[in-house]
Amino acid sequence: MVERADLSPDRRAFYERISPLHMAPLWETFHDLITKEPATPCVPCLWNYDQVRPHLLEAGSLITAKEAIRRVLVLENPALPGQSRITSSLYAGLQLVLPGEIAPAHRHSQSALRLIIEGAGAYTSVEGERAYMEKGDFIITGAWSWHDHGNDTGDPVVWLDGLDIPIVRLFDASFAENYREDIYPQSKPPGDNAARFGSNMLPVGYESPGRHSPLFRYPYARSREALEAMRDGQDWDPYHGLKMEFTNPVDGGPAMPTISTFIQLLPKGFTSRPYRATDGTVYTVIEGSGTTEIAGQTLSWTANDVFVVPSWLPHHHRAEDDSVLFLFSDRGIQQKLGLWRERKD
Ligand code: 1HN
Repeated sequence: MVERADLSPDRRAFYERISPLHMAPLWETFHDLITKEPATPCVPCLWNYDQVRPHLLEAGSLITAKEAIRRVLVLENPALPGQSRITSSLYAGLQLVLPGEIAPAHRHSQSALRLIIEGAGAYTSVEGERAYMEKGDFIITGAWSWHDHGNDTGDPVVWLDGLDIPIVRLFDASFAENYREDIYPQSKPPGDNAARFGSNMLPVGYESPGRHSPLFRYPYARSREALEAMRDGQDWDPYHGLKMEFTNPVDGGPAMPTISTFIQLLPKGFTSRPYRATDGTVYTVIEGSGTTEIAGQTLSWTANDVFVVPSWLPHHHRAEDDSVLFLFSDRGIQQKLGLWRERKD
């Protein structure tokens, strides 16, 4: 119901008469629905890892990974509390797996990524193959892939989860299933997936069972080495420094149909030019430190911090040290739908 002081009594009475029929006047909401430019409800925000970490470890003493199913502290956009969204279309959280713990096997319609923040040697098992993970590694569990996590090391492991939960919810298309045991049976030796799909080759006659990349681990050592080699070319994009997209080797598209992922190197002292795009973007700082100014608000970041740049807000970065950022957004799905735009100011 439209609540407005300046509404004429006859219009107000009319709106009240049609409301029980589940109808409403478009002319009262038109300008909020069809905005001239994106008008995101989201706000910029930064989660400082040193501040967050003690709370995550405290969660470790309150509940086990098994009882929690996934022991995660959700990163909520401050403007959308209680909605499990970091942008309008994406979810993010920080997950803790303690030594000896298992997060039980399940699968769901939602696509997920992990970006390892702390700890080395824990694993995610994807469709029966373990991916052992180190800091900066980027792992995907595509839609409807069985996955469980385990930590046989002596130290806690923490990673950032990114999922397309709000997108799947928009379509009311969520399915999920628990495996009958905690651990999905191991059917392939570790490394099989990397050999098959991560060596610039594909098995002859390969047909992808899903829409996501068949490669499920993008090791940081390799992407970092590539960035370092390209750095020698000194070919810096004024808006992006050096920015690369992680791709699906089958079709060259994004690693997952709903979530695009990138890695960005900003050399010490680099200031990027003001830029905006319609994909609200979640950044994780893998290395380095710097600042990002977003529509007049400055966020200061250092290694392991997570921050969000909402859709269409002009922003630029300044790197205080050589910095490597991991980014995810809904760019690929927006491009498929013909919605994505960028502006270089
Ligand atoms: C999930 O399956 C994971 O597998 C993490 O680690 C976070 C949030 C909502 C729904 C499923 C995981 C999740 C999730």
